[in-house]
Amino acid sequence: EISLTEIQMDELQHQSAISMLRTLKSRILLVDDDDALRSYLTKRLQLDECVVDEASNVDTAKKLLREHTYDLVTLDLMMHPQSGYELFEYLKEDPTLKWLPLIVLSGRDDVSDKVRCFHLGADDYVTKPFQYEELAARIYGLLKRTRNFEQLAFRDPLTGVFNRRYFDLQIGLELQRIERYPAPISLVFIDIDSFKSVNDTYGHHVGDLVLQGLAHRLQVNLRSTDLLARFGGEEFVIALPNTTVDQGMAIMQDILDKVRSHPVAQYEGRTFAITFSAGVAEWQVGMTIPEWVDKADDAMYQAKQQGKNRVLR
Ligand code: GH3
Ligand code: MG
Ligand code: MG
Ligand code: MG
Repeated sequence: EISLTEIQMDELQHQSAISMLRTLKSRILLVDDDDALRSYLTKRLQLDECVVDEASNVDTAKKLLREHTYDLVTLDLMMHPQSGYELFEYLKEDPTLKWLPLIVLSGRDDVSDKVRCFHLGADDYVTKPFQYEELAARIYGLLKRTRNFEQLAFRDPLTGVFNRRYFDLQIGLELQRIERYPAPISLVFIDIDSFKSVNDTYGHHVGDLVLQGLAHRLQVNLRSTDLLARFGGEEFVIALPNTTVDQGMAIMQDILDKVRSHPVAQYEGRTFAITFSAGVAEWQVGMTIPEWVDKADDAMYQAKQQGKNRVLR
């Protein structure tokens, strides 16, 4: 049994100074019906610079999972009225939640529970009572592995921006959010102008440098909530939350002005400037994601038709 009152705050400070967990700045959901355990864990995790939410039952956990994005969940099995297994099913049936790192934190120390949990997709199983340091180290290891996996699965290796797989996943979540909390959202489709001639004239390596340079230039000119992804060869897409088509046009016009007035790459003493064509489309109620992407793509195509180096809607 963990006695909270016995733990002094400065002792906690000292102990957690050695924790690697604090380097990850994660958001964690604790699902457990033991109030004392939850508040103990919350205190310790906060000292490790985690953002922590607590749920004492399955329904509260479901509500929090709909409202926030977590890096990891710890789940107690023995809870009332619904057991932890009910949340397990809920998580694993939801395509947006089934990959969420999950550690079972249970008082049950029998093999059948452990086996069942791992078969259901738990990433780890820790029995109570436990040492905080061990749990923190396990959380750290799991988050690191998850981040490495996400880096491989969701990033474009050439430019470092998100890939299409991540974009598709994330845009679905974004639209789910908008159904609950309506807000405008716009999509931008970008295609580099005459990019083939860069490759043909200066070589594929210079083409690669230009792609990297443009991706970087786009990224630094966007807000942290905007989602930039490489869609295909020399095509990028951007989702702009809380942005109408008029605002999206203004943002992209500004970015195009910046891109074309400064070289995006340099190689062997030469500098390389480019232009792009872009189409902007605001999402409308009832529109599917492919329809939305096509609308932005069509506007981009019109920009090409009208002479490239411009943004249309
Ligand atoms: P437009 O202005 O009409 O878009 O003409 P474009 O030359 O940009 O378009 P096109 O579709 O004819 O050529 C796209 C080129 O992009 C062809 C392909 O070799 C190049 N490309 C695609 N992916 C990469 C990549 O990863 N690296 C490099 N260097 N080139 C790439
Ligand atoms: Mg319990
Ligand atoms: Mg193209
Ligand atoms: Mg092109």
